[in-house]
Amino acid sequence: MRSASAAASRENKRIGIVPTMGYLHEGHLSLIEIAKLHCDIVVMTLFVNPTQFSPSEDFSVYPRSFADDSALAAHAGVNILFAPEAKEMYPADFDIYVCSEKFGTILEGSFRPAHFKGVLTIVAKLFHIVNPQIAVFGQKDYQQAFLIKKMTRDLDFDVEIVVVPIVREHDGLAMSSRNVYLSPTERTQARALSHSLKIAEKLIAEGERSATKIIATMKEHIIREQDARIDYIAITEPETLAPIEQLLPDTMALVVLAVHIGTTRLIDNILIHIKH
Ligand code: PAJ
Repeated sequence: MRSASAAASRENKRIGIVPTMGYLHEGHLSLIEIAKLHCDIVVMTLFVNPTQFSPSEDFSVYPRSFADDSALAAHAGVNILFAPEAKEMYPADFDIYVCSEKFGTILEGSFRPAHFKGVLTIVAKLFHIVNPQIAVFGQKDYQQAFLIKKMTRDLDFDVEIVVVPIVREHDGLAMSSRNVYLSPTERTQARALSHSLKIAEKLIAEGERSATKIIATMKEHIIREQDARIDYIAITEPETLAPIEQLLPDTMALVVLAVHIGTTRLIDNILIHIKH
């Protein structure tokens, strides 16, 4: 990977990286489309990163389909698929990590304490190996993209981070490799996540400005589903992730949530412009 990247740099080619854990869906493919607009060589990385899963999470059962993924990636225009082995990325004496002191411990981080340490470490490693000029991430994992932008700024990585909108199924469910875990009845119940974000959007459009009231209405909507269990629903400033109490005119709000449907944990979010 290093020599391919060095060869591309010698030819003055711009390298774009699209990090993934595979089991590709249209959300991942949209990142490739955007990457192609920004660079000459698209490197997709495919690595189910063990350090971002806690022992109680789904690392061992995380869906994997290398043959389908490599065909999809090639068809979408990926030039290099980098799919290392865990033991290459994490030798036995691996000891140095990248972690966020503050922003990695709120929202997702308060429910998945070591998660972002694993994410930032693997992304830093992939950036060093691939040496890209740009890197493309999805808004689906808003806090992840936020932290990666912060990492590039705080640790002086010379990489431009591009964030791509969420790709959804026809009924609104955000595409995710984890959706495959849902049984048919859970799949129906999972619509409550994106529906509740739409409810927030509608309440705001109708003039509601109290975050507490918006969150309460969203909660009511979600807990109607018998297999739903909410980890958090929050309304925050998109630039700081600080909670907002009262929505102010001409600002942006991030409405973000994590909900278990049965044993599957799903996340979703929406950015809303507060008009007046
Ligand atoms: P993974 O969940 O495979 O997601 C890879 C990239 O695809 C992420 O940037 C994610 O935000 C984006 N993505 C996922 N679903 C999407 C959707 N419905 N619409 C748009 N983009 C979507 O996120 C990871 O892997 C890992 O944490 C990783 C960054 C690769 C580090 O291991």
